[in-house]
Amino acid sequence: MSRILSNTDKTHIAKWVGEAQLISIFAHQSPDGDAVGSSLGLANALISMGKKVKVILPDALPVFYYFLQGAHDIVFFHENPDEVKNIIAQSDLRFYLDFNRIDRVGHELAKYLADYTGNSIMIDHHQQPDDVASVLFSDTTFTSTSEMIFQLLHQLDWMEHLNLPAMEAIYTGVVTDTGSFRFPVVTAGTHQMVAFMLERGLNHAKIHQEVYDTQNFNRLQLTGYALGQKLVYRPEKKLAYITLSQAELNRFHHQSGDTEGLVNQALSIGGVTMAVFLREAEEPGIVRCSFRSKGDHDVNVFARQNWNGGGHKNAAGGKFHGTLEQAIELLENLTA
Ligand SMILES: [Mn+2]
Repeated sequence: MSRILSNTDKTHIAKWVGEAQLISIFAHQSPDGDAVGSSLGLANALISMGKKVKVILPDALPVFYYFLQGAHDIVFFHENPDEVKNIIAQSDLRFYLDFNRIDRVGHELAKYLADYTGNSIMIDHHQQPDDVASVLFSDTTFTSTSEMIFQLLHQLDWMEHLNLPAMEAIYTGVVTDTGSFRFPVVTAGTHQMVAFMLERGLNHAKIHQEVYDTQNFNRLQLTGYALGQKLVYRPEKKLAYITLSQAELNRFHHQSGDTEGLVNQALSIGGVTMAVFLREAEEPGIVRCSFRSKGDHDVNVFARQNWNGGGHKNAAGGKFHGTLEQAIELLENLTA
């Protein structure tokens, strides 16, 4: 784990990027602001270098990220698996961003990636990354993978390619992964990076407005329902959780990203040290799980040991195989 790329890694990256005819960039399933921000931040910089780039995401992007340049050119595996297979076959360099295990892109897509023998670069700030890439740039002390993309450009002397679209994408990833700069992982270096981008013309207020002030009516109604009817508070366990079934999500015409941030609302109750959000997936028999915690309460370990997931100490995700009711039962038992 290091915040600085070794000279060997830098030489490799510069050579591979220089020679590549087609570079593909992958991020994780249910892409969040950092997945899309790091992908488009890197993509826009590489395009500025004259490179041909394809960003591939496993599934849909929340609508409020479509203001970012390049978002409309993203190829989604769940919509165009054949096109993705072609891109994988043609690309001679890959970036894996904001995930630490290949199966975080989903099992189907992971199979295609596993067969690949060319060069790959993994950039990620989650704990315990798998050894699957030719170069691994991994450090959990970074706020976000987006901040690591800024570092990559800086350390490789590519700052002239940090154009406005790249800065907007990177800033989006940093803002969303830090709860707007309030998590403990934020450092003076994070703010220095932002200061640098502001001096170069970044409009931070525009980004906050795009990401946080463009909610649709259904999403607001869903949030109201989730907090008003579905928030369970267990003060004796210092636990709060929210569960939503597919039927409930459909009632509010749920779109990707609509439930983002709900788990943080549950965590905001004074005294609560762990908040959980359980959402029935579209695929039957799967429940998607989000965990957030305060202080020393480690949800990375909790998610790894019990929920087929992982992440960071204070923010993790997982995937439960079974019904929503069984997931709730497991949660109650594990915290008993
Ligand atoms: Mn991230």
